[in-house]
Amino acid sequence: MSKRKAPQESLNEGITDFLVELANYEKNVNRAIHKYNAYRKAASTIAKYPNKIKSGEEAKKLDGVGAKIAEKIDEFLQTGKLRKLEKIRNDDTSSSINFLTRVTGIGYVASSTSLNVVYLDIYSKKRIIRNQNALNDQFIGPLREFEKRIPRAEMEQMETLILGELEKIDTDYIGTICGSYRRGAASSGDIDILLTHPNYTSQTEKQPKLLHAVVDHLESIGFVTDTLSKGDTKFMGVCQLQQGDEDEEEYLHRRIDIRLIPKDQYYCGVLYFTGSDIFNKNMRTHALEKGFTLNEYTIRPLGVTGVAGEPLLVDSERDIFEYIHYKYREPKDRSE
Ligand code: DCT
Ligand code: MG
Repeated sequence: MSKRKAPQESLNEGITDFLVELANYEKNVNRAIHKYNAYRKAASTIAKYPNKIKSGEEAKKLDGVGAKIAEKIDEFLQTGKLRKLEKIRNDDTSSSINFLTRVTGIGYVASSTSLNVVYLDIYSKKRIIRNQNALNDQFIGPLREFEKRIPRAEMEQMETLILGELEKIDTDYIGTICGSYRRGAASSGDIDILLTHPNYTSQTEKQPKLLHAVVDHLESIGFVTDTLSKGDTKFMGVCQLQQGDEDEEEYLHRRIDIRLIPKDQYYCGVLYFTGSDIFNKNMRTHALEKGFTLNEYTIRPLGVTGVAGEPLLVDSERDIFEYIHYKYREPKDRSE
């Protein structure tokens, strides 16, 4: 991101370096763009200054160098370091964020400063990690694991485990592992679980407990290992199967999403999250041609004016195909 400095500009390199580091910290960790700009501006004027700076007082005469930066320059000149920077470097969260920002090239991260959110942000953007040799395993280890696809046999094991645990919590839960797994793929990128319960419909109150009970339980048995985000209806996190016995290799960490969906919207959800994305697009187009609007929640007839009516009753995926006179396709035949 930062340009390489011209070699002749090294007179005050110690100072400009720490200013740039502070600037990046303000931008990437605090998202304080004004502070970022202030540090950058000071760094840029100082880089052009033809003499070696001997004091904060001297620096303060330059454009963009205020009292606070002058103080830092004094501290740096006197002690050779900056306490503020040492603290930042020692702070796990900010150093992780700065580090990840650097290696992934992502400008800045989500508003929360939790490292988990950094993973999330990176994965939701499906950004590719560049600069592999600069990676630090401590931070990038889990990120690399997420890039590996999940073999079908492991998906099957996780399905058995998850559905078995659901049954233990409340036999009325209905759960479906969607995504490429449901389409029969040999490997999957992540685990997409849809969850519903007969007590929960679009007409009832929200019932976050129905989702949280499942997440908490999966956590208590050690399957869910991390939370990236947890809302009323959607959990995004990380899971890992326990290794069978000592001789076996450990399972990798996997990305898992669990969505709680009102019962009356469940099959539109299952259809949508089974995909593929191309199949969904084609099916939606077909629905429109037949005068219906279809999304992950509902199917609704379009009136003559193009206004969508009330959602139609749906009790299976087949119902949706039938409304729009689309020949039913098994999940394995839904690649496009
Ligand atoms: N989906 C969609 N349109 C998108 C993204 C997703 O319709 N732009 C739907 C279809 C698939 C489902 O959501 C889950 O998304 P992914 O997990 O990204 O896809 P996948 O088919 O499960 O593939 P992968 O094996 O890589 O997880
Ligand atoms: Mg998937």
